[in-house]
Amino acid sequence: MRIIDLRGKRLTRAEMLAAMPRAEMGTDEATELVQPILDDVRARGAAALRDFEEKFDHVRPEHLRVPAEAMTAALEELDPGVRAAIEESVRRSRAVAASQVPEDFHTDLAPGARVAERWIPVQRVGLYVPGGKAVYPSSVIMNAVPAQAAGVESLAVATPPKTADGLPDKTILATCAILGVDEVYAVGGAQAIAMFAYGAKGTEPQDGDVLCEPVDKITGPGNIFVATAKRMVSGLVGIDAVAGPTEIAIIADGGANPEYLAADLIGQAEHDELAGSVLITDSEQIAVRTQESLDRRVPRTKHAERVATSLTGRQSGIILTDGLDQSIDAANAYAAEHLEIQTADPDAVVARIRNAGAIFRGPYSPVPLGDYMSGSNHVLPTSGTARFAAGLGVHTFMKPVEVIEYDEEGLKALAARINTFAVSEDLPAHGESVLTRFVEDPYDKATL
Ligand code: HSO
Ligand code: ZN
Repeated sequence: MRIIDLRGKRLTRAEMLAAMPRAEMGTDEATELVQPILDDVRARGAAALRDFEEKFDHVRPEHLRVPAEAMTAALEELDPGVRAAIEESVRRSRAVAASQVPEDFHTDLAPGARVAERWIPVQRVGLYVPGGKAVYPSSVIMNAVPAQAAGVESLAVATPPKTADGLPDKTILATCAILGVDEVYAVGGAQAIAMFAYGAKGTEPQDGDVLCEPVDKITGPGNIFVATAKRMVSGLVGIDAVAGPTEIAIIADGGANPEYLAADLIGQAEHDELAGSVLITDSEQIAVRTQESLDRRVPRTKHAERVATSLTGRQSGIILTDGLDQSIDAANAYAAEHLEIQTADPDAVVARIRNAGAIFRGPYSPVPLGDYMSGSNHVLPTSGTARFAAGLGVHTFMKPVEVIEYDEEGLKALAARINTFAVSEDLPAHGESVLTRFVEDPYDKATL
């Protein structure tokens, strides 16, 4: 891995941000490719979806909506060990999600003057589950569980077809069945995002008149085309985030275990050639020993080539710092999707982290624990967006709506002031709307 040596440097905020190892993401080209896909699905519904599946996923699904029998069969065929792992993951995720559900509250400001806050679930959500280099039934759990806990009425999943008969991966189907999600589409890529955003009319008898109703919000990670499509439909529908390649940063001090560090960096690099793996340490010895461990481990792991490409890419590196303070500054500037803390006093470091998608505290909270079954969510903000965005949770699927509850007494006490404010904005009808409730002739200011 390349070394980024910050020791002894006093960097400005801009310099610190620029020093962070991150790949440039070109999205213009993707936008050009995605626009016609969105337009075509909007115009031709299921017929366009079939054409794009044939073109991009090399199969023309007869049933774009996965039939109920295929869901049941997938569950029956599921390996019992995998089923037990999925169920453990669901159980822990549900427990955390249940405690995330926000409570309605209200504020009493004066007699007859109350503002209440109601948390209302989004009605219909589309969950995208990527295909790509690996299959991610775990992502189904991470999306569906908080949506269900939020009280979302209608949940649809889209994921690319994987088998010769045009069905998605069986474990994904089985996971949907375990979660009670029965609306699943064998549709991937930008076309899936178009289907969710616009809905899609049916064009074959098995589709029905409407293949898919439009959703209110689309969540879930995906490749550059999925991310670009989500960006392009956002505004028409809500989206969770525009996800970039996955990334890990680890803050380690001299007492960290280099074998754990190397293994955790490799684990993240396994996802993608573009995945970012960043070690931030004030110990030169740890840097050297971690690199030695990587050299031993990388050739032995299954996806060695992909891992090596990712670790040697410009988005990965070892950041050498002159102390824990600078390590923390670097971590906050990098704003990692996943941040591991491997230091003598991890709580002291956690307390000073401002920017991270999720924080993995101490040697026994590695990222894959969170990927699969810690109970936390693994759909997290990438590419530095953790500076302002949060990972998926129950809050992603709910909207706080304020309810204004004033009675006659409460409004009367404010009527003159509201009128004054309205007149000052040259919006006198605003004032008249309030005054009309209390005076004979609101247009006659003399009655005030
Ligand atoms: N690390 C990925 C999630 C994942 N890992 C799914 C394995 N399966 C992004 O947070
Ligand atoms: Zn992972």
